[in-house]
Amino acid sequence: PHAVHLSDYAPYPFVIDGVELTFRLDPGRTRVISRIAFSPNPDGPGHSALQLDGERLKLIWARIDGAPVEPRITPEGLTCDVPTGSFVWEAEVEVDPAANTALEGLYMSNGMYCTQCEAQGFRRITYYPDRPDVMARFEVTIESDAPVRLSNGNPQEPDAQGRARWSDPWPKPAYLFALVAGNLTARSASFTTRSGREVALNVYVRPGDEDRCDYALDALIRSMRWDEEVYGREYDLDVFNIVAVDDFNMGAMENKGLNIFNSKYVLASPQTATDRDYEMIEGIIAHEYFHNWTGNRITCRDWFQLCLKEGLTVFRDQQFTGDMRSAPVKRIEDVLQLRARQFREDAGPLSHPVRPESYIEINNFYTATVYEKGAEVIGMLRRLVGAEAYDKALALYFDRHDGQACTIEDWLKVFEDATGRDLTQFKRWYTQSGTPHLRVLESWEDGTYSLHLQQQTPPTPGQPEKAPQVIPVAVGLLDPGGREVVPTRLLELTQAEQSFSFEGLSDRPVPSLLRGFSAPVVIERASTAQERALLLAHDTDPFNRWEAGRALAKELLVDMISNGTDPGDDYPGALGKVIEDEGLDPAFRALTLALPSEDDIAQTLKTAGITPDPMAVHEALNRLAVACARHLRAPLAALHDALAPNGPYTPDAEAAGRRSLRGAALGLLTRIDDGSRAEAQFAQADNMTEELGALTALLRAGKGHEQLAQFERKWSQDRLVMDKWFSVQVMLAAPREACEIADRLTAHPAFDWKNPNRFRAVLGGLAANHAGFHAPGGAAYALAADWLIRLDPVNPQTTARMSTMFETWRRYDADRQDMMRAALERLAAAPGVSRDTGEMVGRMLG
Ligand code: DPP
Ligand code: ZN
Repeated sequence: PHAVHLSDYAPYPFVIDGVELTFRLDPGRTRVISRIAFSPNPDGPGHSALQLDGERLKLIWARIDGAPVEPRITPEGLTCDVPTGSFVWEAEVEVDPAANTALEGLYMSNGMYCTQCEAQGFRRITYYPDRPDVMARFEVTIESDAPVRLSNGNPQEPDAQGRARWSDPWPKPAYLFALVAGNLTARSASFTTRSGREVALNVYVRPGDEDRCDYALDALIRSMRWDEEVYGREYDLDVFNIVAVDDFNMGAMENKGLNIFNSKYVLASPQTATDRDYEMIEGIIAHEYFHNWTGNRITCRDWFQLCLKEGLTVFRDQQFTGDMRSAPVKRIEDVLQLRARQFREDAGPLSHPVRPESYIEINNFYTATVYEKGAEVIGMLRRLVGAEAYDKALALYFDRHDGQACTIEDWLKVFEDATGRDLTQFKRWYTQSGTPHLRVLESWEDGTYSLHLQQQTPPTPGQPEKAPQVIPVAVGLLDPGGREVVPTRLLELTQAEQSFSFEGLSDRPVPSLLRGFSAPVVIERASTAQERALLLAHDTDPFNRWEAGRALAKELLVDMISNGTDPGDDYPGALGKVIEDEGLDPAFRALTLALPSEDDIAQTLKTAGITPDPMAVHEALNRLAVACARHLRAPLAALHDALAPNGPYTPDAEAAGRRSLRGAALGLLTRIDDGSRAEAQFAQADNMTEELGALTALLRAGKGHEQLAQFERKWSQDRLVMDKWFSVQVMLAAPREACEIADRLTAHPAFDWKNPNRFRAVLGGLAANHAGFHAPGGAAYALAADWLIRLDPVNPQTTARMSTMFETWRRYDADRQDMMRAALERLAAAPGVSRDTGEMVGRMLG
């Protein structure tokens, strides 16, 4: 397999004046007839042969301007000589949706036809220039008995033979094509845009699921309104359709006018979905909707520019959730995710720039770095230029580039033109990989406090040397009594080392650094527990208040692990003040009460030069949790009682926040009581948040086996809830039992391993159980590798994605490294290993 390089970009020789597609749907033999009008591209290289992408297609016939042709066919596509000037290409191909287990292109899920074309699935549907800079208008005809037949754009009257017809007036790249046909039922609503367009909204699901669509529909309406109000973006078709599919590799897909979703991000009822599920549904519905402008109307020139649409759209959905719920709570959750996924990626062999420069399989670059770090880069840009200038730049972006396929250079130029700022150095955030470390030294003299900042980014694959980046550091200062004496000020660090002074202070201040997590960096600063406690109690910046508590916990855990110290009373005491502060948002208190993850502690130890022992990390976290529970028993019990449900379930942020604090209290209490409190909650729960919360509290404490069996009996017919059942028991198993439980579950009759959600529930659950995955003996590594080897020929994309469970292999001791390397080598040597998995394993082995 060969690598594709950003530097090799060349425009396509042709433009497309129109595409007509006719589908004759049949499970084993679907016929696709295409008619594509080509003209020479005035910006292209001049006359050349026609090259079209195509994979796993059976060509039945092809014609140019009506005359039969015989193109040269390879496994990747075809080449055909064409006349100079304009011409029409027509072809008929046959595909086999029923045999398509990779879930790319046209495939079947529970008897329903659906498609996934991003990034390069369209080439499995017909011969076409499958690249995002070729944009065209599509007309689609669907022949099928299915009661519901959908494609992009606006519905047309059926044709004389009763075939469904769709017309999309907006030129789009092939990756945004979609088709759905099947026995589906819809929940509908309508939305009037601010210029008066009536839009029909439909959420299509399998019959029986229609009572679980209301929240998705409501989130869609709120997203449409928000994008009008905040970004001035209106919807541009007469219909907006969403379809829920059970078999889906990703979360969802923003196809023009026809979004296709993994059903777990659409379907929700209080009985079956947790608060977390509701929040994810809201965020993903918004994300895909927002792509209509950031991704669809303005798309990417090539796949190296993926962050152009993803970073910006993630940033937009984060803003939306912050507006709908609590902005500080959302920020904390996003930073938790960023550290858990992106910092982890950046610290290992898969580290790559937000805009990568080469790939073998583009599906492997739908990563935390492109998405989450990509969003952080936008957030930094907004902070640096200010909210008003950001709005001005975005207006210019939409105005200047509507209908185009763009690059990061285009994006930055818009900001330069709108603000007059030179962004040459800022661009390094897109080209340089790795997480910068920020060392902080301080001095204090004659009422002047100085911060000396040094930046340094560790080497990453292919990038041994790093240049200084533009790092926005938001800083406030507190006096020793906890009063804010300098409100937030934005320091712009542009050099390797730089100093900043604050004059006229009467006492040496305590700095609150990197407020709101103003840049995705790691801070290195010698700090005292007293300072942390002061910030936890008094900082005006909610993010840093939380961060101070987190830092306290991490330092304590590192000390407990390396020096065998006791947890002591200081940390639980500081937590107590926060959880009892009725003036604080319950969701914020819940986040403060949560301990860092084992994976996070392992990474923290590694950064400090200590090889993490997963069993010791697990044991220390348990000890700290028990110490907190003992110290806070009375207030936790009071919280759990006081926050008991006082009415029917509602999914709003306020009610969810109360439940999350109640759940955090229960989790700690169940570690030290006989389990009766959690058992009672489990028995009484009328919603999934409380039911699953009680079950997980019990499992984490090594209890709850009877409840687990009850849960299975109650929910055996519900596929999404059963995914939870499969995952929690593996994820929360005791370290030495996790592998055996996972192994046993793979033999369960409901373990449908070809369904990505179910596969992830068990094998992803095992990888998420840090101590269980790394338990002595390496049995979990072997089990995971066995299953990845089995899945790879069936579904390369999901296999490659899940192989990242091994990305941290160099973190651990020699024994574990040997076993993990052996698992990776076994994967690499599997006969016919896919391009997807081959690339990932190759990069991980380095
Ligand atoms: N473009 C999709 C999304 O991120 C992923 N295929 O929404
Ligand atoms: Zn996206």
